[in-house]
Amino acid sequence: MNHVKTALDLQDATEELKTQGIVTVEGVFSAEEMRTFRGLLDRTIAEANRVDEYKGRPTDKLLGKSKDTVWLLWELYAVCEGGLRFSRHPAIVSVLERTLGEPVRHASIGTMFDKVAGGDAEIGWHQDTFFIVDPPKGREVDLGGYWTQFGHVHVRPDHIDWQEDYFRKTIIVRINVDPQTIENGAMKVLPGSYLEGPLELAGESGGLADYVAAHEHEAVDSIAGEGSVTFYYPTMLHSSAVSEAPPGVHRRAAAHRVRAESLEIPGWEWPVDWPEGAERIRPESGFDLDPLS
Ligand SMILES: O=C(O)CCC(=O)C(=O)O
Repeated sequence: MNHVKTALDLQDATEELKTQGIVTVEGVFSAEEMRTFRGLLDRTIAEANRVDEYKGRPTDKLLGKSKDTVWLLWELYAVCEGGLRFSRHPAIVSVLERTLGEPVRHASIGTMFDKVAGGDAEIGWHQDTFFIVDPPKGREVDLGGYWTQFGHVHVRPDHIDWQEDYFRKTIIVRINVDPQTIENGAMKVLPGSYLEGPLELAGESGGLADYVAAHEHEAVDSIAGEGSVTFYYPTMLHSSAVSEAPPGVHRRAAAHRVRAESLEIPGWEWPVDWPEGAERIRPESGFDLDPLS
């Protein structure tokens, strides 16, 4: 297993993240804590599944289905009551602040991925090279060329004047609620890819398809234990296969993006309709393993 640290190695984890673009810290959450989080996620999905609109969001947009399984829950931390505190574990906040060198805020509300046995959910190689933003107040923006979701705009690198590597100021946090195994469709990464920057800015040759063709043999399975946390940069190419696990097996992971507090995307504003996302992220106490206590 590559890129794995124990929960107390936070300085080491930071160094590994900065130099390798990805690190998994094992043992951040206890089995009991993950049982609680799993229960909150399952309850959210069950409640949303019973109605057409859940907490102000249309259920058919909030849940992603694959055969008769639910494998995606968008806007995770806004709709899963009690879930947000897990994303504020002191070990998580510490790795983020050490890596980015300043306080951090949300760059996404979060998404739960669950490769459920019997589903056919599969995700091809991609980078998460977009920012979820709003048009500036009072300025008319033609949103025709953009993907919008839940009232926000997904701005991609080729939409803006790309002056610096915004993706080195943004980190994806993935809480591995269930064990992530090859059998249940663990995420795979192409380790060196995060250094390439957004591949959509590469010219005709040298884009994503060429990079994958040249490097797919280097793919690493992000195998991870229950209660571990994986951190990686959004330009890390990642994918995941269908779960081949026996019936009843879930592979829940809760992922959200965090940005350096000072990061601005010129011409756009960070959303403020989810107040927690607009505030500085502060560590919460009361976890079984608390490196700050
Ligand atoms: O967990 C997975 O299956 C893949 C996650 C993913 O593609 C993403 O976070 O963008």
